[in-house]
Amino acid sequence: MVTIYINDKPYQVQEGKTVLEVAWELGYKIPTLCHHPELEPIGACRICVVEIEGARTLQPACTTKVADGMKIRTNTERVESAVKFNLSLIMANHPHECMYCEADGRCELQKLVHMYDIQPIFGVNVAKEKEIDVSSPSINRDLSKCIKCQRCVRVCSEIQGMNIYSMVERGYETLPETEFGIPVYETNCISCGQCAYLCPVGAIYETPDWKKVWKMLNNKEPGKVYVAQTAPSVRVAIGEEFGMEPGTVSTGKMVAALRRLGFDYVFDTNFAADLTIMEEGYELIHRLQEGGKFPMFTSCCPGWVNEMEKEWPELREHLSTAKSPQQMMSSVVKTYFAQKIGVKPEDIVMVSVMPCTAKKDEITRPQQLVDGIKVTDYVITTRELGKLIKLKGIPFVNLPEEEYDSPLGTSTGAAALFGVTGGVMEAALRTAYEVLTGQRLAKLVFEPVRGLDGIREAEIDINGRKLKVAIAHGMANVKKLLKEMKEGKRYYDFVEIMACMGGCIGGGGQPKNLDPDILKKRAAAIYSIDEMSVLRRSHENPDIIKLYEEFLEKPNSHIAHHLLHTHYTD
Ligand code: HC0
Ligand code: SF4
Repeated sequence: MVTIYINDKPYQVQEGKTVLEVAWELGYKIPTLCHHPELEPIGACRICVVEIEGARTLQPACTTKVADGMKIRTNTERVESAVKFNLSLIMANHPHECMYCEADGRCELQKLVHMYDIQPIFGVNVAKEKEIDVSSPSINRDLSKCIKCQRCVRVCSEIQGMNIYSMVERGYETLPETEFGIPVYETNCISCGQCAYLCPVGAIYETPDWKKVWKMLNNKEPGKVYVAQTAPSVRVAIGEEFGMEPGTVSTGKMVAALRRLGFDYVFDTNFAADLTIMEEGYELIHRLQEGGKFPMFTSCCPGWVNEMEKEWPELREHLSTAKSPQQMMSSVVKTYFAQKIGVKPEDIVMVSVMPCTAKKDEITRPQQLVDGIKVTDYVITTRELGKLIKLKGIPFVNLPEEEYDSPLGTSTGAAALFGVTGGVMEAALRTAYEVLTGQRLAKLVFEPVRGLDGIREAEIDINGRKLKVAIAHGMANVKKLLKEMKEGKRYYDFVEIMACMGGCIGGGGQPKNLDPDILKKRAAAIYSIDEMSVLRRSHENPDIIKLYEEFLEKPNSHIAHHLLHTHYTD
């Protein structure tokens, strides 16, 4: 520990940390635009400057390490005028069109400009209009709004290991571009949307499908049935859009809000997560008993599926053929549920609320059609749902807790776990263990598969067979794991892959949040849902059992394969 002084107050802080890290921990609101807790600091924006006694110039807090006896000042006139000057320079090269911008209300630049009362310098604005890249179903890029913070470049290389962007040109012309400036969808981009998640402004954002959903709900057609489903990790993050504490579970309020937006039915993707466990779990059991490709990989993350098809085609046969819960839910809604309420599949409009931008891409895959029908019509992100709720003037925080509709609204604690890295594995192990051994697990929590380490592994004894499993999240970790498996340095039977750090709780469509502990808080909320659930094993979900009895026959049956499984391309 070292002693530092911030604005004359002494503090004992941990050596090796940066001034910004400790200041934020102590509650000093030092502003920044380029820094993000997930990334290595680069000191590019110069918005976080502080005075340090003995230093001739102001120092960026994000790259300056604390030292014993260091005297730091965050609130002097010199600091304030430097911040204002640096913000003015950014604003001189930034279009002033907040009212049309997708980031409006959550833009970090907009907030600072208001806070520091920045006025245009001499009325000068040299921002150049640029063509918006709308090539991807997942993200749009409007580089005229780029503030050169490089967060997109860094998250894509440091965390995702994808290296889709690099900074090109110099000075005011510098921009994060794809190789040869080609549209992003023509690169190896996997649509995870981490660049949009970390973008502090409106330069990269999810494809705004909220506009279509808004228009549709305000012009509902007679005879059509409007159905929504909500992914496991949306309920632990949506509250942040309304100023609620990170880690608040808002399931009931979210369901209530969707009804008030105009949906006729609100179903739970968690129900389909239980269904996925039945299909994927039985596929694993089948491969173990009858032989099949090992290691088996999970298939529910479309970012990972994209990566596999583009970079690891030799693993095609190793992925489970189970569709993601999103797609299983929509397939069941447009068949089983359509029959139950006596409507044609094409008269159902299915909207998914997902933490994920890659889910927007997933629904465009031709292999996902069922009898020629697109089962999910629109995907909106958690942020987009927040926007719709605000637009409709729904008082989210004060809403009552409402229940999902039946019969596709019941789910188990195992399904809730899907939203966090390791969760699919834990849910699958609960079912595989109990089905294969015929015994009930005394302890349901598999500690080794929990946590936020990038790569985790565990060994589980099932009837004397040692099942070796691994989990990886964040594509850079995934690539490392796959490379070492390819080199024969690691061997597993079953591997869970999630493209985003933390799994879907850290998905590209989640509320933007600079809290360094945000993933831990959202994960804790997910685990609390499991702990509070009466049912915690997917194979004990009574509505899943009924669905098989009434419609799907048994896991991996012919009809289950037709509706709930897919294939991959080279
Ligand atoms: Fe996920 Fe999912 S858990 S991918 O991460 O499997 O998006 O939350 O909805 O489909 O269930 C995302 C989250 C889902 C799916 C589920 C899976
Ligand atoms: Fe989407 Fe989740 Fe995969 Fe991220 S980890 S790409 S949010 S499915």
